[in-house]
Amino acid sequence: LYLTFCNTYAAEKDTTFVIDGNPIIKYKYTADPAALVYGDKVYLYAGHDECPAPENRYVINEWLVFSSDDMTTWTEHAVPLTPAAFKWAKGEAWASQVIERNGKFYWYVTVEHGTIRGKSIGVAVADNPLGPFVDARGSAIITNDMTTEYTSIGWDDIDPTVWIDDDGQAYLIWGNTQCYYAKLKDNMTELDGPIMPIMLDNFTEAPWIHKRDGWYYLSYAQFFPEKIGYSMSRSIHGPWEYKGILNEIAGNSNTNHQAIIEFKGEWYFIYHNGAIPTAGGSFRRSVCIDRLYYNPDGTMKRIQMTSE
Ligand code: FUB
Repeated sequence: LYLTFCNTYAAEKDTTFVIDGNPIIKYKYTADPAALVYGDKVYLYAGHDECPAPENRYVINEWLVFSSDDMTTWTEHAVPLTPAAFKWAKGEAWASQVIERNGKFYWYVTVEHGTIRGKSIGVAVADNPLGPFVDARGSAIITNDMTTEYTSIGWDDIDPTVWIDDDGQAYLIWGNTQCYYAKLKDNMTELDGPIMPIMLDNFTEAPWIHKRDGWYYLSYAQFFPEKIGYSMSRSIHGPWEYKGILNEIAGNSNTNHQAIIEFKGEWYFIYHNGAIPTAGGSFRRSVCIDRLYYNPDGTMKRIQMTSE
């Protein structure tokens, strides 16, 4: 019954709701959160999990966008991007991240490639964080055949995160099983050098970079079912020192997929679990938000996952 509710009631354009505990979005399934702070707003991007119960596979045909001024009252906007925008792709709206550069918004996404085996990364661009977004280059920026030197699996080129360092150099970081990074040109749509490996302890997927007080943090999913662990470095180039578990397994979801942001002076850990009754789980996931706190030495305190 609940699944029917979830599938038939969809927030259309500009639907506003107030968070009432975790999961924050209760009327549809949302996964793989990525957040962008821009101006005085936070934008939350997520995949729309649509697998009908009791099937267990990823069915994710669109990405969604929500915005908020205060992390409490949120507005869902019109669907800003689907894999159909990438003519070279076959579908599957897996994890993604949006970043702003020079007034343009670049959205790095995971999709299934149409002709090259496996997953690949595309980039879309818009003049506004709400879109509409269009394919920024007409081809994938990362394909499976570019990383066969490191692994032969077809799903290692997923989960892009993007970082612009203090000197203006942008980096794309991604991976499953092996974490990779590469420089981006100023246009944000082309690589500017070789793909390099990042050696991390028990890396599964879902890298996310953030920086605070001169420390770079690379958080990522470890093991399976996933926990979120993290490493710290004084440079985006490493060396990365493993610092332990940041978040435990997210209830009944095998994946956890975090984003970390500072917004209006507070730090937030955004992730997904499978807590919506009764069909929620690894393939019908839901975005959650909890507070993130630091120790005096810069390490992060373990997340207390809440449901209220
Ligand atoms: O949503 C599909 C995949 O599940 C993502 O790309 C991974 O990070 C995991 O959350």
